Amino acid sequence: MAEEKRKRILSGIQPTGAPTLGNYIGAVRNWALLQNDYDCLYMVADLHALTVRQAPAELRRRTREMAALLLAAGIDPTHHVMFVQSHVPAHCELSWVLACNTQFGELSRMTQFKDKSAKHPDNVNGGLFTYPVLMAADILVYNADLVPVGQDQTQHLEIARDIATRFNGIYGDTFVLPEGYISASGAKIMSLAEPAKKMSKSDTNANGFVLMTDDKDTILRKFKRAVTDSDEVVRFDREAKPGVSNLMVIYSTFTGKTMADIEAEFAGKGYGDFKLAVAEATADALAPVKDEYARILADKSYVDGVLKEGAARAARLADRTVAKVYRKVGLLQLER
Ligand code: ATP
Ligand code: LTN
Repeated sequence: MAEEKRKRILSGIQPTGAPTLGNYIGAVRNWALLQNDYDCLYMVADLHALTVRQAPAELRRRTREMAALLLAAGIDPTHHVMFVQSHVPAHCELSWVLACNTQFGELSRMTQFKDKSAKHPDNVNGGLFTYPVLMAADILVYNADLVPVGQDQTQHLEIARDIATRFNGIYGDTFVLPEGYISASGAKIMSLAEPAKKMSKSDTNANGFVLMTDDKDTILRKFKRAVTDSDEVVRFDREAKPGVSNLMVIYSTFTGKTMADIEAEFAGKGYGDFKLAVAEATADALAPVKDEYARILADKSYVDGVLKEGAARAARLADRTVAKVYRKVGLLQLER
């Protein structure tokens, strides 16, 4: 019997800063795990990064660094496709057609647009506004079935589905409707310093995040300082005990233990022991990734070779969709 066709996954991460434990648990680690069951395309979303002003040399460096990190985290570029968004022109080509099928009103409702324009009032540019259209193009150009993202991206996924549904309605069946894929536990890792806020690489308080490249001493120090509460009981309760619960999620991710296991393990012990255990589990889990990252990044030609091959494979898939869409909307195509 023919093997059932595997579902296709696409996801992206912006090269806007040094990746954190939040990016790893919420996104990259799952990307690596999903490779066993799906055909995956993973990209560094450099075009999306341009919606916020970037220093050109830094953006170039970070794009290669992010690619190296994905490889270090276990993305397998031989069985799957890894590439840089700007290396595949079809994303922008499709984006224009989709933009002409997206309403001003629906883009105005996007919370990320509202947040980012409040954060950068001096640079509320057109790209920031049409960001979700480009993201829809990223997904639809590959007819991806599933899109693994953190909770913050669900609204962008909804609009991608809306755009696809509308296009299919007007021009006939063209796009697969993508589903979000949000891992339950690691969906949102919170700041270690302010557990009500998302752990974010752009945080001004460096104690709030753990970087993928932090060494063991730094990791131990950051967890030691992590904000908890004063009742010294390790118990999972996101509302009443956000700091402790966040540490429990991190510990559970790296040890596979359930919340009940963790509560039992630290019953009668203070937060000192608990924080140390979380820090050590994190440092142990990140150590091989960090070492691989350093090794891979030192081999620039290997990384660039992977990206070149990835772009060629991605473009073959994406160009077919663009040709189909151009034909459907009535753009004149000449015989080749
Ligand atoms: P910034 O810190 O600048 O706001 P970011 O860390 O959110 O950016 P992105 O490139 O926008 O980085 O996100 C990459 C992926 O990581 C997305 O799928 C996002 O949902 C996920 N992600 C980011 N931060 C977290 C977090 N704290 N917990 C879980 N997932 C996260
Ligand atoms: N918007 C996402 C990054 C991103 C993405 C995508 C994710 C760009 N294109 C396509 C999934 C699918 C972010 O900011 N995390």
